[in-house]
Amino acid sequence: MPNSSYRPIAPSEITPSKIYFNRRDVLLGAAAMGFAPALPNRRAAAAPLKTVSSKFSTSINPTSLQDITSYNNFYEFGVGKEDPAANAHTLTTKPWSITVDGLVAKPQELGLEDLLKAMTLEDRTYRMRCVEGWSMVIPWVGFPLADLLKRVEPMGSAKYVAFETLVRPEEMPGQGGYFPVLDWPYVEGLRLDEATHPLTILAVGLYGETLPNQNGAPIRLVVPWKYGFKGIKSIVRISLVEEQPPTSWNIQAPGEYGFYSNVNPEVDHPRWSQATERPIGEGGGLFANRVPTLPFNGYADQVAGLYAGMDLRANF
Ligand SMILES: Nc1nc2c(c(=O)[nH]1)N[C@H]1C(S)=C(S)[C@@H](COP(=O)(O)O)O[C@H]1N2
Ligand SMILES: [Mo]
Repeated sequence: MPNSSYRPIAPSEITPSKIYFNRRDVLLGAAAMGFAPALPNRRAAAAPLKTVSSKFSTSINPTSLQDITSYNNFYEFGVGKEDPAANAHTLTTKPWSITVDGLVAKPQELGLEDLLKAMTLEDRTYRMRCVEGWSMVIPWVGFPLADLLKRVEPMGSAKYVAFETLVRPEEMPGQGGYFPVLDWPYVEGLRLDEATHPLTILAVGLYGETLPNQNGAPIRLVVPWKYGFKGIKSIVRISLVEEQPPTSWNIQAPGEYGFYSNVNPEVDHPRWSQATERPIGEGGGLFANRVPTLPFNGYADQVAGLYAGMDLRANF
């Protein structure tokens, strides 16, 4: 369990996101002053992204870049929270392409660079809640998934969207070995109305720069009202389908992880309560500073209507 209080304070931790402009200038300035900043482990070269602001951002102060990039879940690089930061630098993210296929009029294989040129990138600071009980506030850069789906023209028969992560054991050590923890590829899914909801984005960056590998480079899903595991990383395929698609954690433990996985303080995980959460990076160690978890992770006003009439205990 990393304890951020032992690290020196990084410039990212003392700079509010609104005036957080060019991290490299800040770091160079700090180096010139003889102050050695705490850089995240093995961070691949990040590139600044051109963004616009979004009315969907929360105004809560974001978690530090250091914490966002050093406390991760990405089982392709190991099961420990510190494994992705230590190991994900082995992943080659250029060139990268995404296949969008299935029940669409215009199936496509899209090069990432071309896709980014066609999309307006937004700063979207979201609350994020992991099913294990911790939370962060992450200043994502991304675009609505709906904008991409529009381009491929889903057919009337498409009811769900299925997502797939890269399989490349040479670069993803967690995919090799004798006891695979999950069936690869990691897969996820959303109902079509969830996928086209304006809060659902594909993220390609955070803190104004390209995504660090450990956070799902070069492109990952972000659905802020659902538990973190729905946010599938390093996506290579998006398919429009008629039936509810399989999802990795549901395959692994169907009694513990459902297809919907909406954040819900009233429905406990079979092995622990979901009523509270531990914001990462606020000091105080493992048991301090737990705060109440909100229905739909605080996004109920925008998304509760998607589930009107559904039994959220049965559809967990
Ligand atoms: N391909 C893939 N995507 C994944 C995971 C994973 O192991 N593999 N872990 C999930 C889990 S459990 C969480 S909480 C989030 C963590 O995202 P972050 O490390 O950017 O905070 O990624 C999700 N996406
Ligand atoms: Mo998670």
